Amino acid sequence: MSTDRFQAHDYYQMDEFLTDEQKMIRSAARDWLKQDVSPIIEEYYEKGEFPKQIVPGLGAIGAFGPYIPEQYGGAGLDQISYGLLMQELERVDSGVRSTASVQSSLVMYPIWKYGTEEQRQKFLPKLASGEWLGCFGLTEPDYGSNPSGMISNFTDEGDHYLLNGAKMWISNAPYAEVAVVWAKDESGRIHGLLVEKGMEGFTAPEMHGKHSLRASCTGELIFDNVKVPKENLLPGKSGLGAPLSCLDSARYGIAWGAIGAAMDCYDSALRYSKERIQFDKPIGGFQLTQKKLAEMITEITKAQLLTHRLGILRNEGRATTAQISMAKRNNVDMAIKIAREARQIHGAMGITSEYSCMRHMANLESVITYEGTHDIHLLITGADVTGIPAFK
Ligand code: TGC
Ligand code: FAD
Repeated sequence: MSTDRFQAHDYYQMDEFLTDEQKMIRSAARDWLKQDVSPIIEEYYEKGEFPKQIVPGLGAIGAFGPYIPEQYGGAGLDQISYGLLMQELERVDSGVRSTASVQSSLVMYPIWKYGTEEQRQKFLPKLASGEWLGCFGLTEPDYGSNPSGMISNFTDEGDHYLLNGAKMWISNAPYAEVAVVWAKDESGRIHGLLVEKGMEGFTAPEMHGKHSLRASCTGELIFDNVKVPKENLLPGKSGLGAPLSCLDSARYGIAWGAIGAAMDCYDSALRYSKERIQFDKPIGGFQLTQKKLAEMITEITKAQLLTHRLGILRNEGRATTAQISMAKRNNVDMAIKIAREARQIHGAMGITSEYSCMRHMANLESVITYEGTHDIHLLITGADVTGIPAFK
């Protein structure tokens, strides 16, 4: 077990932009993570197992539905607090942030925004506390970047819907009490359905063999003539725009989270560079190491500024899908490059579980792919600035 020696770096005094409440939320999360999660994360990563025992703690620090109103069990926080929480979680492990992202933005958000009052009352408090986990099924074996082509479908059988199809690469699927599933009706229109554990014909097997995000559980969702009660349809929004609007919220959280992973890699590399002696001096004294460190802190600082501004726009309800997409793409790309450079600074030690940079690096290979791949996000910016979508 390695000791968590993390110290946050705030090169441009960004903390001056934060309220006392935001700093308190961040500090409570950091303390809990250092005490309860950092000491076990490497072991679970190596085992390829989700540390399910941390779920109530995630609920207690407000990581499940930070911006969902308190009347539904959420923390009723602003978007910057939500971002800071995601940053702290991913500083420890992208898989931990993933669990909170999915629960908050992909499960609680659509139930809150598009659900009935009965659905909100039934699901949100249990999801907020961590008593229940949820998952979000959009991706299918043959439809990843292009979810509009999905095959999963349901028919109206009078007193219920009959759901068929399959989803793949679904975070938390095997542990989820409820799955927000996107499927087409008889006319081909996409709707969200709340599929509950135990419904006949519904299974959620775990997927194995991942070299990335190993402390997060990923599974399939299989629907074989599942009878879904009519009251489990999300009535508030239909069409592809419904799941895509949830992705806005989750991608925003990832933009913050990736900074956390980068900060951890930089902090570890900086410390190591001062402690490791070669050729009779700390390796941090060599110009090539300083170039790496200087570029890292520059890129982290730029990402912090970009993301804080995005948080303000989110708080004002003005952030666009394209702005969020740019931050997700930029920050994950920044973090993965920093993780690779940090690993090099650690020399051979960098490939071991003694240090977190190789784990972050492998995790970020998932993060750069899910919630829209890096290239899909380039195309989102391209479409935004030219007005010409180049997806097809
Ligand atoms: P397009 O024609 O652009 O849009 C279809 C309809 O949706 C509307 N729309 C939105 N509405 C609300 N909010 C948004 N953000 C919206 N974006 C689009 C749009 O106006 C349109 O409405 P209408 O009325 O005209 O029909 O759709 P497209 O089929 O061309 O696709 C565009 C594209 C490629 C950008 C989109 O499909 C996309 O983003 N693909 C990437 C797929 C993706 O990100 N999947 C993520 C799966 S979930 C996941 O990965 C979770 S990982 C979780 C974790 O562990 O953290
Ligand atoms: P593809 O769409 O097959 O893309 C393959 C390559 O082709 C990529 O490089 C892509 O950029 C490129 N490409 C595709 N289309 C274009 C184009 N038009 N122009 C240029 N290049 C293109 N999904 C969920 O619904 N829920 C989840 O909880 C979830 N969790 C996940 C957890 C993990 C660990 C991972 C790895 C994935 C998860 N996903 C989830 C799925 C994720 O959203 C998809 O993997 C992602 O959207 C990409 O789809 P794909 O893997 O099918 O790749």
